[in-house]
Amino acid sequence: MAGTNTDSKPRVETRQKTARPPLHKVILVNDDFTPREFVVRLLKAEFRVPEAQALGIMLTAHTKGSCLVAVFTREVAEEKANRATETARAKGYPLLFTTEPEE
Ligand code: TYC
Repeated sequence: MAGTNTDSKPRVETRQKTARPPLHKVILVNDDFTPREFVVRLLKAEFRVPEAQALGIMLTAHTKGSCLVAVFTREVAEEKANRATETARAKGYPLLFTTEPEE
């Protein structure tokens, strides 16, 4: 019948929310010894950030003491931070990348 609501769709949202894995931050820590150019090159190679962004991250860490690089799932964040730190160590630099859970 026209004007009669025969629609039986539920009025309550029943869609399930998909749980997302908690993200972890990779943080670049400043030091007095690692050359600026090396930090920029490593950021580009390991984190695939463009030159201008790598330069910005390096300068923020240099002036403020540390800088957020990117966020990933815990495993990926730890793997990338360790890999980047080890690459610097292999060159004799004390450069450090750390990780921490995102609030
Ligand atoms: N402070 C270093 C220098 O003056 C450069 C540098 C920047 C090192 C950022 C580490 O996370 C860093 N050569």
